[in-house]
Amino acid sequence: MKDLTPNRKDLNPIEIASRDEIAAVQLDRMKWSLHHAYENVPHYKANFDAAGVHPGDLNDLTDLAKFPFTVKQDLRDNYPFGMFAVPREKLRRIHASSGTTGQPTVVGYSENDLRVWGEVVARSLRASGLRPGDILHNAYGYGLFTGGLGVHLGADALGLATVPVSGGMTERQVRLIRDFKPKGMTVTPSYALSILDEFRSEGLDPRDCSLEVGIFGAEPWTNAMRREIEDAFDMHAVDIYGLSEVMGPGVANECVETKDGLHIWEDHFYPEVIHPETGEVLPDGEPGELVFTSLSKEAFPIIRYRTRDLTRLLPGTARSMRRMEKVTGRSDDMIILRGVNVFPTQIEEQLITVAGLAPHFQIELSRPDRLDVMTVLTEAMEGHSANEERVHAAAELQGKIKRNVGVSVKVQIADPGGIARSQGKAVRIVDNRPKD
Ligand code: DLL
Repeated sequence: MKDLTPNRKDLNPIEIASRDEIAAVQLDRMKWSLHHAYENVPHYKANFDAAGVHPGDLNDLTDLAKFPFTVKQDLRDNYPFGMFAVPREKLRRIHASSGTTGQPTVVGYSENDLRVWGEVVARSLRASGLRPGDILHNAYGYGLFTGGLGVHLGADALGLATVPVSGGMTERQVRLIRDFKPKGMTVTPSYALSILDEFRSEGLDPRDCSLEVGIFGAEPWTNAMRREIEDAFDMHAVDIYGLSEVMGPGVANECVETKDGLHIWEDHFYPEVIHPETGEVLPDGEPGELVFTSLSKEAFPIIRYRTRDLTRLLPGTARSMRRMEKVTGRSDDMIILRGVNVFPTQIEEQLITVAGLAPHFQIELSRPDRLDVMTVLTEAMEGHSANEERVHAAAELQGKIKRNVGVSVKVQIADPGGIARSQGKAVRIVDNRPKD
């Protein structure tokens, strides 16, 4: 793999500013953001008043802990535009998350918000090793989802030539990669695996393609998967994080030279990690739920938003901004199986180490008697589907999950191609337990 470390002189100076400088910018902006939300969004005024706090009570960054949290339900209750802080004519973009159930959540951007979004995504793409003039194959979905258009904004801001291919039509993805020879690819890790399969099924070696870096996010993925993808494509694989409620992609990104967690662009998004049950703010280094406060957003300020994503905060390395560890999962996706907490990422980690099994999987939950049963559905790799080999691989995976994750599961191995492929975010959990 090539050394893609960006030139330090090309970074935005704030990325490598002193901690004092960063904190000073954060405090100024946080004061502004709290006032802006309080004065322009009835929900924040009502919530701050009910909690007995006023934006004027913030004297230092830790005072933020006095302010109430915002949760997804608040956005749903204010559907569609109730959380917006600018008049309609100042809006330049509206995105929405489909949401699996109920109301979608709607977010809005002013002209300046779009500029900031472009800047943070440009930083992310540069941290990933891309430079002006490079070609980017952008396979995140274009549309209401923030992935495609968000990455596109940042690619424009950085000066890349973007191929706005969006998700789907996997054969065409492979063809365009071969013909246009992009240096970078932005895509969900699960869809990257579908693209990888397509290369192989056409008898092509993905290591021969032009890609030097893949920038993967929008769903959890593991370091084990990183090694798998890096090896398959002979390219770097870095992690990009974000969520619509806070901005979209580009809230945090790994640096290609270190790949040691994602630097949060803290001059625009202030992170806290809290205890998921008590709501108490935890010191850096301790795992918990990530919470974000926007520091510069005009159209849709967000104060102490509970992301449900589990991670911990770490000091800066390649940049002075703090890092978040790779997200292990969402608290919503945590399966409690006979008292043991299990995340799909833990299953992924084990699966990847078993020879003969493809990295595609789903977890099915059922309750045949009164006990919950977890079945890992995965598939044999091409050329490894003989019955004996499958039985052996299933036993090996079962044993590894038992030893390393601590739960007994069933394993079912389908034929190659037997697990539904994702074209965006993968659906990892299929819950067939009776609803009571
Ligand atoms: O997924 C934004 C995005 C697009 C990020 C493209 C990165 C790349 P939402 O659809 O609102 O926005 O979903 C946000 O996806 O709360 C996490 O649970 C999950 N997620 C996003 N990035 C990562 C990541 C976009 N790198 C939700 N690792 C978040 C783990 C991630 N989970």
